[in-house]
Amino acid sequence: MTGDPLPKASFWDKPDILTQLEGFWLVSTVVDPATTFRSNFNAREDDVVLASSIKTGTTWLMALSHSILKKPENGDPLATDNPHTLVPTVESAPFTNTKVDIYDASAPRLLHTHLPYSHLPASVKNSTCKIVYIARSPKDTLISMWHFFNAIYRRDREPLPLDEAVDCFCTGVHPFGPFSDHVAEYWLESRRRLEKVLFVKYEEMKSDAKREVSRIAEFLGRPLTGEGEAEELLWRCSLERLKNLEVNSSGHDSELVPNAAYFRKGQVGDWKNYLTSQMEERIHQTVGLKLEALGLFF
Ligand code: PAP
Repeated sequence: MTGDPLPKASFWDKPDILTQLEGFWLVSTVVDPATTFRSNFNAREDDVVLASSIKTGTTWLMALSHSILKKPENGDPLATDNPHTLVPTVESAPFTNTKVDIYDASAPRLLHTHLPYSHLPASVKNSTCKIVYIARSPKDTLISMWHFFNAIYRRDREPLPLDEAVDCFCTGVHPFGPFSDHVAEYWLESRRRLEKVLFVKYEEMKSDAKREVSRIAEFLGRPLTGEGEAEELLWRCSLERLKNLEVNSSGHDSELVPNAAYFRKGQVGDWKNYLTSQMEERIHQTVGLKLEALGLFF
């Protein structure tokens, strides 16, 4: 890359672990794979790209979409593979155990990215390939993020003080942050092109799972055949089931991330167990109000 070096920042005590690229903070190691993806990926019209900021329900969306699109004929792939192995995250694929080659266009692909909409390859934006984005309430996302990074970066140490995590979240200096800009980009595109981008909320998945999963299946061109199919799909992809599978309690997605770190409580409103009213107010003032201005309420 030429020109001035890209800005760097620390996160969870790790110096320079983040690099800023066109308005968003990426983990420095994914900058190269992300730029390669943007310049080299040729989307097929029938590819499906799942997208999310971190800790907003990615793993659940991966499991559901994989089960909808690749109906298990010889057993259930989720029984032996973590959803992240079955559905690669394009920018971190070089560092994980996924067996999927994201550049092999011999068949329709199901991929995932944490990249913001503005960083996607032109072929993804301009083809008819579909995008499903999952969003979650900022406060629960932050708490989920806090648990996740403590589990991987501070395994044998005390957790990062929560107010430091709140600070990262509110200033937007965290992987794929700022959160509100990430959500806003996909939300606005989903309003502009209803047939192209489906915007799903974690909270609505929890409160009316059958309706939401039917909406996803319909959008992906594989409508469910009835209540029974929706129920079976939801059981197959449930947190309770996935969390207790051997592959997820003992396997690893990468050297750094144990599969178990992707599964915790999955509760709406867990933030109430952690955030002080001052923290809550700060998140509301910095992130919440920006989302509300777009008509997004969590
Ligand atoms: P990622 O961005 O690193 O891939 P992601 O899957 O988006 O993580 O987020 C993990 C959250 O989704 C966890 O939430 P919690 O910390 O509040 O508990 C995790 O428990 C939840 N989750 C994972 N799998 C499922 C599932 N099958 N159903 C519902 N929630 C799930």
